[in-house]
Amino acid sequence: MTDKISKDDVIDIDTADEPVRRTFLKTTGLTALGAYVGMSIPFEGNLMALAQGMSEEDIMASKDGLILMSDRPLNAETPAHLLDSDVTPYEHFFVRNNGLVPDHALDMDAEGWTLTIDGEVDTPLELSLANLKEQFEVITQRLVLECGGNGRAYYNPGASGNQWTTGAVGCAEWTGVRLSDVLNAAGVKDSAVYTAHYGNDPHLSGDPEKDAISRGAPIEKAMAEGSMIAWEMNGEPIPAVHGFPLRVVIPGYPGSASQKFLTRIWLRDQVHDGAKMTGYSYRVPAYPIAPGTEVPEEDMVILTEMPVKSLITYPQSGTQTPTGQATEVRGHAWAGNGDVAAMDVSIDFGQTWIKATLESAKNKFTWQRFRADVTLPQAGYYEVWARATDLNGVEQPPVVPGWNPRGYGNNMQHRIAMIAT
Ligand SMILES: Nc1nc2c(c(=O)[nH]1)N[C@H]1C(S)=C(S)[C@@H](COP(=O)(O)O)O[C@H]1N2
Ligand SMILES: [Mo]
Repeated sequence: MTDKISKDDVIDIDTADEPVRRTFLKTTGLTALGAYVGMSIPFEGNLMALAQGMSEEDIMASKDGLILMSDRPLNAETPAHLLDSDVTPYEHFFVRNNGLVPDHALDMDAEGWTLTIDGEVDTPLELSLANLKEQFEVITQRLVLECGGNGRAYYNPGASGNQWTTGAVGCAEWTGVRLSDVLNAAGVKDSAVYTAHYGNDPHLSGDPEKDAISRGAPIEKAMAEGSMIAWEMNGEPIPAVHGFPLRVVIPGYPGSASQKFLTRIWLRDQVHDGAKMTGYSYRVPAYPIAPGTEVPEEDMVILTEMPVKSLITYPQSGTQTPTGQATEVRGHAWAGNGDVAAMDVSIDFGQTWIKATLESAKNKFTWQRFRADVTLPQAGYYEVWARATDLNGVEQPPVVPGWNPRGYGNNMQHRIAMIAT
């Protein structure tokens, strides 16, 4: 499907709100096309994502089974049972936007795209996509991307923001180059302490002076194994909503460090203070506080490594299973600081634990498959709990950990219901 109706073909609708108007026009365009040519437009999974010229609304139609959190900006999470595969396919990959999906991405148009590397470097670089592909070793890694606010819905008192339950996480296969290789090519000065990432997604207000989000990472993390600049997700050009044509992936850190629609990496001689780096955004109190406590801004520290976590992806919660027969329970485990050391499940509210098998990691910062057979001894209602342990011996807690004003970093054990019949 290459034919499309341009904005110019559609009647201009005058509203005060430019962002809304823009989306309305684009939607009208696609819908009208189907009507004009009297054919149906394929709305199946990847097809739409890779088709050219989608609207922001079409993105949800190209996803499968996701739960919408908000449509402006577009945010949607994935039910646990749809995250069962080792590599999360496009249609099941969660969506998190702080601003609008830029037009060039919706059109999959990378013409003239450049990435600027500047700031505390010996030689600032301006790299085209072709430069990136030719000048550096190309690598492919499976990396977990998890929103810092995943699990926010379980904080009490509640924290404002998207009420993510367990599904703001996915593990895709990213192809691109090591961030360290690119930064080394520019020559990292001793004065560089932090990266600052910029993309070109418009701010919700439509104000071109404002960034939707601009976060970064300590230079040591940017230079470390795993951190990359990617142009492919699961072997295809990165789809519109996931950052076409280029994104950073800083695995193990909150997803917000992984800038989409990447245009610039600025090396700074101080901690980056871009949009959503300061105040209460992606920050937690420097000391333990009672739930609901107000914390002065200066006592908030940047959320860095995400805690050890796991998710039961099979069976689906609420599944019935025959009493006295072994049933496989499986899912994934991951940790912001690297590999997971152990995985256990419980069918008696954490009183006893059953050791699960844990597959070794294909590469650092991927998620690892766990499996355990559980046998429900008598008819009735059970909960299956899952608990991952990281390399430092740190386990997922059975309850929501440390309350914080914006509800970040909830790595409480995941639970599903199982009914023995
Ligand atoms: N340019 C840009 N990059 C961004 C964001 C954004 O709004 N704009 N959101 C961030 C956040 S908060 C998360 S959790 C991840 C989500 O990535 P995804 O939408 O591909 O799942 O992208 C990050 N990168
Ligand atoms: Mo996020």
